[in-house]
Amino acid sequence: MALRGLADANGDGLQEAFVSLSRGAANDFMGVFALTGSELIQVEEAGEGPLLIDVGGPADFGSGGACKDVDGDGNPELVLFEVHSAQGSRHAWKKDIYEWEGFRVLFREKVTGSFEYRGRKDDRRVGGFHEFRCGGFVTY
Ligand SMILES: [Ca+2]
Ligand SMILES: [Ca+2]
Repeated sequence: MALRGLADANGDGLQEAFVSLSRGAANDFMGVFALTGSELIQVEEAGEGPLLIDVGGPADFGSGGACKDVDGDGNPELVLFEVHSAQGSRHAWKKDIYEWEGFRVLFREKVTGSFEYRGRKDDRRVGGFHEFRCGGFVTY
């Protein structure tokens, strides 16, 4: 296990720890841990068990995410991206948007789309699909 970054992902004023739980050839699977009092709590996805954030991938597709207030209501959401090649140079992407409820995330909606891929700079179209950004930290 290695600490990848600290950030207040759920907006409660305390930082959560993003920890690499398993590292593949090109991907990093992170768990999220919150410290409350002296208790360390692993963030879960409601109904699914511990939340695992997949970050990275080969050059032309991959996964990532961000902590972001998607709907502008002042509360942060967790957004997880995934991009894969669809047909020819066409890439398909999806964003899963989760709401926070204490130390759990609840799936809210999936947004999908596609774009013509012309190289890694196109990462920006979906918010950087090889990276995870939260508060002040970015991990690849
Ligand atoms: Ca927090
Ligand atoms: Ca929000």
